Amino acid sequence: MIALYDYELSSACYKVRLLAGFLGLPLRRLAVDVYPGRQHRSPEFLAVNPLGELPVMDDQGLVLYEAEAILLYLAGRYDPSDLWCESANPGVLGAITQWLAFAHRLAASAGKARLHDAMFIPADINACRTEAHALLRVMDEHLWFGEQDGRQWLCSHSHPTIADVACFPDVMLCEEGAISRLAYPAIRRWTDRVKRIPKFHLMPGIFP
Ligand SMILES: N[C@@H](CCC(=O)N[C@@H](CS)C(=O)NCC(=O)O)C(=O)O
Repeated sequence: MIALYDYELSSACYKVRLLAGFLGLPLRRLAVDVYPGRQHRSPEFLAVNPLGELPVMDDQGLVLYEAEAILLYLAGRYDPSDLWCESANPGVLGAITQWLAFAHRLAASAGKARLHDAMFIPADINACRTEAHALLRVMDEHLWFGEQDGRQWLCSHSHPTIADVACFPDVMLCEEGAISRLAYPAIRRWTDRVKRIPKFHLMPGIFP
């Protein structure tokens, strides 16, 4: 079974749990106490990921860290339909990669603001919130124009991809970092669509 070094409250770990759920993949979850335990800085964990970050996946000896890399691997390896990462369609694959990078920026702004407020992680909180709003505006426009064109998802008209999975958690949790989604109606409609994907499940802080 695929092992996931996991922290329940981590938005990055939730990305992996969410996709594994959509794909029907069972996970052996190895809990790491990030806060307050700081187990991710222990010598044992640094031997698994020298960056000292979660999530880390171990699939029969293939070890990967960085949530977006794990999403790409799981979709490429375990989704026979190829719909989640469209590896055979360079145009969509390029767009997915672009939005995976966007998800990384969301984590570094909205996600960081949440960690600052909830777990006392030092951050330039005003810069995080300003950057998060700039990103949410870009995303809202992209989704709004997509809706006019019949596109329901970030990268595809008809079905979600790993880009939607990668962006969803930090968008949903941003209010824990005092970043309101009120001004982004297309994002709110998109989050409702994500929640209706079959086998969707929640994490603490995300509500039905
Ligand atoms: N770039 C990593 C970052 C993930 C991340 O921020 N993980 C958090 C989980 S709470 C973490 O490990 N934080 C501990 C730290 O940075 O000290 C990814 O996207 O997977």
